[in-house]
Amino acid sequence: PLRAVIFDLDGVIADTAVVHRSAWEKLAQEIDAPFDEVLAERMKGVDRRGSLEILLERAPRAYTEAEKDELGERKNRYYREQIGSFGPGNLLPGARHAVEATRNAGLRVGLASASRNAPLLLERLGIADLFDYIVDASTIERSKPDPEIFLAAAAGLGVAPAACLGVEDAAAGIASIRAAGMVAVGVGHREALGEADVVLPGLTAFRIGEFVEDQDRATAE
Ligand code: G16
Ligand code: MG
Repeated sequence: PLRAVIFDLDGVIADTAVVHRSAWEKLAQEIDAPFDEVLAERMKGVDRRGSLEILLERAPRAYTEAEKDELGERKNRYYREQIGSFGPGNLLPGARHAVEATRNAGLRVGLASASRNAPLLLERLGIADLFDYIVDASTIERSKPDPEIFLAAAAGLGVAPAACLGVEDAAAGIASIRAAGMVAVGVGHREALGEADVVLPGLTAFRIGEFVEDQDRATAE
């Protein structure tokens, strides 16, 4: 049976995917690197350094490690300037309800965000206390699409991966969930989330009861 739901943060619970994107776009303009939809979609859910490497693939020149550190810090400054004014109004529609409904159904709730800004963001959104376990992104060695972060969340919750469901807005995140052996629920557009078991337009369409029943049926078969 289903025992836990592990949520991604940016683009699933918090309306920050657009903020990460615009911070990267600003940096791209400053270093004359091309930036488009395909690139933006590939960067989603990938950690800061990994995202930077994707951006630099088509940059006009090569960068040293020290320069890359500075570029990553600069992007983070742009990002933090934007989220400085965030509050509960920046939760995505249905997010708080989906998390609370999961708790009320007796399931454990985890958070698997690659973002080092996740603790700050959870405080600002006023939902930090709704999670039973929050992965510390700084302890993760391999970025999504590697399964490490979702497996760490399951371990922290004390639940077997096969009894977990993961929720993601990025292709890299869906791949991470599937590689961890969990049911993958995508939030957004099917085109960007091809590997997901289920795609919802947003968390307002999240019905925990349906997922519990589906899992019960799959286990009985
Ligand atoms: C998020 C975003 C990514 C971002 C990454 C690292 O992951 O989706 O765009 O690059 O975190 O964030 P930071 O630079 O704040 O450490 P997630 O897993 O919450 O979607
Ligand atoms: Mg995300």
